[in-house]
Amino acid sequence: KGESGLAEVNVLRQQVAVLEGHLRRLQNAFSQYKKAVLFPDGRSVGEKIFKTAGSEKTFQDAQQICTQAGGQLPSPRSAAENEALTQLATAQNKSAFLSMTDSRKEGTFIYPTGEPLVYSNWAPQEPNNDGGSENCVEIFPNGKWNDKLCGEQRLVICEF
Ligand code: 289
Ligand code: CA
Repeated sequence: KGESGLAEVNVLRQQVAVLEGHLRRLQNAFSQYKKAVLFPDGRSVGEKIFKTAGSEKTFQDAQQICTQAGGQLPSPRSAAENEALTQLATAQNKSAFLSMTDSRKEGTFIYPTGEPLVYSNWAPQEPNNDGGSENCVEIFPNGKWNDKLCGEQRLVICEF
């Protein structure tokens, strides 16, 4: 058993070495793909990726574009995520739609999941429901939020 046990260990060592080679090549390829995907209109923050198509659409159309791409409209849940979106809006010099709405209950903004906000960055005096029907949220290039008509056209950024 002594000698054959040693042979088995050596076979396993060899298999681990092969797998380590596969893993290293996959890690290098993944790092290369991340750089390519994020250049120039994407940002990675934690486990999220935000990317803009550069076009401006109504909330409904923007929502459809993001869903069809396998993502969703952005739900910034921290200052770091809001900063990543701010960088994209600044680079395009355009305000972008976020995912949240208060269509179900005026004044209570919720994520598409129905959960109430865990983070916000409203501009002073906002949300003000100006004109009585501002149920969507835009993020300005300075990172501040404003409630806005969903029918306006705003920059499409998707979250993946
Ligand atoms: O239609 C009103 C909006 O364009 C915005 O006008 C002013 O900037 C503020 O009253 C905003 O709250 C409002 O969304
Ligand atoms: Ca407003």
